[in-house]
Amino acid sequence: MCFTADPTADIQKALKAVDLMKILDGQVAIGNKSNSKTIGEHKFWKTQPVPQTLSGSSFAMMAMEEGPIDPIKTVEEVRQEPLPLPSGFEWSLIDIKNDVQCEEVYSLLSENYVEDDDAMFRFRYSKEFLLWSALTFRSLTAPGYHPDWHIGVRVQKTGKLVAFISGILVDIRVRSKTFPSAEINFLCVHKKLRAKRLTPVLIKEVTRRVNLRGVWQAIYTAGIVLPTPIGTSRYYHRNLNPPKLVDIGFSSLPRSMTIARLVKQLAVPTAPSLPGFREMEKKDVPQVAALLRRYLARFEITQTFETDQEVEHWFLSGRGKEGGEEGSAKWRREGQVVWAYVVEDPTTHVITDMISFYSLPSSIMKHPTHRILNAAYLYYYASDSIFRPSSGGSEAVAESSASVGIVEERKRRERLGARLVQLSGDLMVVAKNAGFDVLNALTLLDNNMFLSEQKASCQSLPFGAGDGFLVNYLYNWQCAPIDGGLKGTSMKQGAGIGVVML
Ligand code: MYA
Repeated sequence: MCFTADPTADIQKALKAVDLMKILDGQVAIGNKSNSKTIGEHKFWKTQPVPQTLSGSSFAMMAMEEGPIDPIKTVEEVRQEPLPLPSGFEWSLIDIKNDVQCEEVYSLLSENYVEDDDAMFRFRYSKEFLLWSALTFRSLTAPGYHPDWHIGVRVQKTGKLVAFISGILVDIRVRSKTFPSAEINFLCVHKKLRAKRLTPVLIKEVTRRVNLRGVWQAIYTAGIVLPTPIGTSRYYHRNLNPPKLVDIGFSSLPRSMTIARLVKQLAVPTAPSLPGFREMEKKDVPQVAALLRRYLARFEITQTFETDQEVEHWFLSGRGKEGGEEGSAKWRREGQVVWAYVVEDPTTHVITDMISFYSLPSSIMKHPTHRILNAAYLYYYASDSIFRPSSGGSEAVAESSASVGIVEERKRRERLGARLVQLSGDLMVVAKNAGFDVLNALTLLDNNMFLSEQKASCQSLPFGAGDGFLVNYLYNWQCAPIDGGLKGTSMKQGAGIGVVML
């Protein structure tokens, strides 16, 4: 997870070191734990409806028909009984709203979930986060969530929870097609039960339960390469607490640099700078929802946020306990997992921009005093600066370069880039004031337009390229590769991936 000062050089190095087609083919992972299996060696994944190879030219991929891989089925054709488990284990549906069960999942994940390659940090999702991310407010039946998509495995004798996988319902658009999809997350097998092929059973069981609800596609991410990625993004990090990050080995102190100088270079202003920048409120939901949908329509894959209720859920329901907003509590409420801000035009009161992050701490495993790395992760954002005509530009409301012309499109992109530098700079201020040690972001959405540009706006160092990558996958959806922004920040171009997974 450590980062370096020159992101562009770093990416060039990473991309030179591996053949990009091999990454897309699922043969090589960069940055993360490498997975040297060829597709044929994936005993489980070679049997699943995922694209099995990208062999042949990428032009062939571009020309192919995108859609389901499996023949269309009906719910009646889905197996009715749960899959058999090895003896001594039993299935257990988890009600994440139940405090005891939520605590069990929290403990399993805290001790056994994703670690970095050097086993220095392990994700530590909070109970509030698990609850927030389990409810989707997009449902085929009643609003809420499908408790039967939160699946645990227990030891029969003791009842101990030893494995977990979960899904929530989201609507995903890939290019011109939108479909309901399960977003699969929190796959975890207790360390003592690893390499026993429990994972394929968990995945088949969640697939069965998702299918029983008439949903046939899924979206998921992993730090490893499996058959077959649709696109890969790289992690960037903005150090907000240099002494701690250096001390715990998250970042290194460049030679000929002192901590005092690093602190000065990475200093963040104490207050946001954009006029009208404020925390998002319930009254903003309709405007934010409309802006977000319009902004995300520009990407090749995204979550569609069909209803305002979903927008309210994802950006407001995780804001923690209300009240007590004095001092530092002004920036962080008890139990807060998501921070969402808007820019309200002081004259027209129109919401012109929104930006958000979520809190995902990691346990620090090998340090004598520091226990928790407080990390903020950039979430969704949107800005109307890409839609407003530049002076002299057409008044027509246009969404794409095809309809606005190349020069006008370039001007709008430049304006968007400049705006995103300011917006993300202000978000950095919020994250710092809320006590976060680091703000993390991937190279998806339009992030490449601002990740390396902070210096100009707030006189401090930009984000640095990390050594972690996140690989995106679709289940039962044939699809040409989508740009995850790996070409780097120097081109200042947005990516094709516009979905942010938790
Ligand atoms: S990503 C987070 C994953 N979790 C962690 O990394 C936590 C720490 N690690 C663990 O708990 C274990 O190491 C896990 C593997 C559970 C990851 N995604 O049981 P095994 C394949 C998919 O012996 P273990 C997230 O949550 C592996 O290639 N497959 O392995 C999204 C091999 O298959 P094959 C994976 O090490 C999850 C098989 O499992 C992953 O004991 C999305 C070996 O099984 C992985 N991250 O346990 C899941 N890791 O032989 C897919 C290993 O073929 C959802 N494997 O290579 C698909 C859509 C389902 C719904 C469809 C609805 C329509």
